[in-house]
Amino acid sequence: MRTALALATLLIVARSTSDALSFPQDPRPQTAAVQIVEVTAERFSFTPSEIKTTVGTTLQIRLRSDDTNHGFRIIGTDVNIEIPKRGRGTATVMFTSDRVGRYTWECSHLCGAGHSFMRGEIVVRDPAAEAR
Ligand SMILES: [Cu+2]
Repeated sequence: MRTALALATLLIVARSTSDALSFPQDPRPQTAAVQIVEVTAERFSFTPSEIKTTVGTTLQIRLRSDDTNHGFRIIGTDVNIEIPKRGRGTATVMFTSDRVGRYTWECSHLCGAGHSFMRGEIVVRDPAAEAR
């Protein structure tokens, strides 16, 4: 549990300010789990381009490129990281949401003609609410 709480603290840094403020009131902080997803970027797509997760789950997104530099920005949050070019390692982003929704991400590093098509989506569900 101590580890989970430390992780939750780290997460607040990666979240937008308004979300971070509401985080301590989440009634389910004890259920925090980590979901690791590996995403590959290459001109001009992300694979996978959709990540399904649940409310309160910590997403650890490991990003690598199969060609040039790319970027990973989750719109509406302060997550924006550079993905190093092929062979130069992985960039890791932590993300969690305390509410149901869809978060679009996009490449934030101009990488060529199809740059603006490089998008993906995080889909956050709440199985507990759906079961009610
Ligand atoms: Cu790009």
